[in-house]
Amino acid sequence: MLAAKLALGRVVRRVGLPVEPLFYLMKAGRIALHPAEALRRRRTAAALADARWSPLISRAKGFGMFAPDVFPGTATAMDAARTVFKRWEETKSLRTSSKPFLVNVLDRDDLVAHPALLDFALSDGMIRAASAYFGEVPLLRAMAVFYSPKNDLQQASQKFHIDTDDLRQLKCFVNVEPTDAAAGPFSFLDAEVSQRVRTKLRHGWKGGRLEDEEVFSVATPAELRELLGPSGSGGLIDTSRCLHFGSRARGGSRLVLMFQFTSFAHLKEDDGYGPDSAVVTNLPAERYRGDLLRTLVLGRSRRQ
Ligand SMILES: O=C(O)CCC(=O)C(=O)O
Repeated sequence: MLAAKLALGRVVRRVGLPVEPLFYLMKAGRIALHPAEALRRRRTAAALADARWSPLISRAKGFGMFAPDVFPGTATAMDAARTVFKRWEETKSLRTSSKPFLVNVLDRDDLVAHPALLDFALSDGMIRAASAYFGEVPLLRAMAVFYSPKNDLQQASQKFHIDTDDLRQLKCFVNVEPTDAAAGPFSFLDAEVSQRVRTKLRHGWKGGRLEDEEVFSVATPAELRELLGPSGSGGLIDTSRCLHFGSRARGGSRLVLMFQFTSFAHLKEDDGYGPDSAVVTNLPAERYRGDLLRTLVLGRSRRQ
């Protein structure tokens, strides 16, 4: 199946056709294979819609930011992330990263030992906000606590790019420690500005990374948004639609909690971080047994 998809992708590219319609077709195929689940996820999202959480993420602009007091349980989750980082620092776990500027310090056992982290990602407001953005109850696919040490690098995800593991997705980044411009904040252009830049630069799907000079030949520096702020502040960003980069930590380190939502009919089995990324994808679901909504978000209703 995968080989057939790759071969088809190669043919489409060779004859010079855009690959995006092919992805829409693949997505439609996945939905057609699971019509009952698609309907259930859409209906549940409609029932969850409310005036408080639904507007949090702009569908047009592809992002929403939040202050530390918006989601209940934020402070406890930040304490848990700090504890995870301290343990990692003490033991310097053997896990490695191909990105020395962005290291995941979280593992599955940490999520079991510190349920506040998963509880936060699966909190009522978070699920309602994400469901409103997708128009369906999404899947929680991956979690990480990313440590970005002070560095002078500018490579890979430190350059402007979009994530190509799906056509839409949401990544939530929460500053565990206060984050200023020198700590390499997560930085992005909203979806409308990104579209303007990409159209002008003819940056297609899988168009690769862009240099700052190219991007700012179209966008203005004032259009760049940064997730700056105290512990617990953060944002939910559609990284498939918003050009972004992070970890340009020139003046100090950064610690963020990250989790990723995608549609259940997502395009790729991996989480978009690559094979050696070590973000946690096998999320512990036992705690939520009997909780139908959270079980749905964890994807257990279909996979098990
Ligand atoms: O904050 C960062 O280092 C950027 C991460 C990133 O590009 C991503 O998660 O897609």
